[in-house]
Amino acid sequence: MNIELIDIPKIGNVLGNIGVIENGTMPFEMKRVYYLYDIPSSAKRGGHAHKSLVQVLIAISGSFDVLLNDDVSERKVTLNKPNVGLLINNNIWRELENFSSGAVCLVIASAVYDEEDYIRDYDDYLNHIKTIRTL
Ligand code: T46
Repeated sequence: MNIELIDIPKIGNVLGNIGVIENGTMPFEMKRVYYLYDIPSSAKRGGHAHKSLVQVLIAISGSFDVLLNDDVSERKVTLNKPNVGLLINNNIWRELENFSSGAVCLVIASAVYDEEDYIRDYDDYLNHIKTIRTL
């Protein structure tokens, strides 16, 4: 599956840590930053794939699970460290759940928001993935 855990550079000392993300830190050009917060523990976010968008998810506070599926394999990744990012390439179905109290999911994205890039129906996703595999 086309995902990867990446290290977020950390500057630390006895006074605490600084996580630094700047041009060149991500394996793509950063175009947008957004974050999910005040998420009820029962909430399930995501439930879609992106045709083109690539992004990195970071649990900058608390923890949550990311369920990933590319129609060939399934993975569950628990994010709980502010210095670890989950790179999710395009055409991967993702769901986010099991948010801890105070969890914040920071997302660094390769493009600005475009609803046309989303596939929000799972059957549509399966059809899409079959089509691109036969190209
Ligand atoms: C993803 C996960 C991790 C905007 O208008 N601009 C934005 O930049 C975003 C991210 C969302 N929106 C609107 C679109 C919807 O009307 O906010 C509403 C909620 O978005 P969505 O249902 O897509 O939220 P999540 O948490 O399910 O998904 C988001 C990202 O959309 C998605 O790319 O991978 O976070």
